Amino acid sequence: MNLQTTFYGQPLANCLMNASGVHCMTNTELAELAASQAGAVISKTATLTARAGNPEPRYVDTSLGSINSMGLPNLGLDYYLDYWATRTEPLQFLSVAGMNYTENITALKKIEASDFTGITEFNLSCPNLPGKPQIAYDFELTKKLLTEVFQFFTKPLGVKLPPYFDLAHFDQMAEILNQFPLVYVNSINSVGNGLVIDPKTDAVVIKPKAGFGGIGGEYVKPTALANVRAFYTRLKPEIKIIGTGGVLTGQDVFEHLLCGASLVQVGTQLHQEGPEVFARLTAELAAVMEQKGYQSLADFQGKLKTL
Ligand code: RRO
Repeated sequence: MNLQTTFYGQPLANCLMNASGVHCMTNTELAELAASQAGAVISKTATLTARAGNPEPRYVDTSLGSINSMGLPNLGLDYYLDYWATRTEPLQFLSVAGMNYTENITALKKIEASDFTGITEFNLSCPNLPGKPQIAYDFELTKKLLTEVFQFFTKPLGVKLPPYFDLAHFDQMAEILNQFPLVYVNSINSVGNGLVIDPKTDAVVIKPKAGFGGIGGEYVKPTALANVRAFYTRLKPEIKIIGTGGVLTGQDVFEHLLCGASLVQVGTQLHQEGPEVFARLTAELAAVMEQKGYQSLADFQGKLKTL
């Protein structure tokens, strides 16, 4: 069974990665992912300066997934640029976000001026910053920001999107994204501002934002698959799709690929299981492919059937 793939011209052992935010804040965590069976690794979304994030508890695993309002805790852009400079992976993914419009531009200018040669994932979808709407829910702002970014940014760039729920929104966002030389879009970030209640205490389970937070895991798989499929069928073929959301099993990985994902990221399940999840998922994906008679990812990638 051949799970190998290529992305941005680089061969990868398999299509699996961590989702930014999970197990990727420190050098130690990043090195643990690098030593796992993951095909590639992405670092925690970095801001220009380090942030402590929101008060705890701010991440809770539930029976069907997770809720988080981390609030962008990270060690600062320099830390992650320094980390990647010490590494030899052929394909490195650096996630970045600004706390405001100007900081987005400043952070990307800093990456442009650095020695970083990997792919930058521009996070347009953090749901957990009080008072700051998710950029990618504002179509005009997204277009303005990407227009300004591509005036100076020459390195490979992908964007991390929030989930959309309306076909008209898929159309509008795809029309905007198709105007830019993006390497990929990553769908989806967590489903913003859900609420989980502890039945024993009648209280919310996380402290920030009165309990509102981003939902991940099993809850979100149909939404994630819909977003992957919707963008796969609307974006120009040069823009690849990274599928994220609701991946617990090899069958889930298979479904993301079937919808058109080129790579598949794992967040909530990585948090629950640790980096060993990648060995399990690759073995399970191989078993699904074997059972269906597929020899390589290209045999079925994007080939979802309709009725
Ligand atoms: O740190 C967070 O609160 C966070 C981020 Br930046 C994100 O993009 N998605 C998420 O669920 N949490």
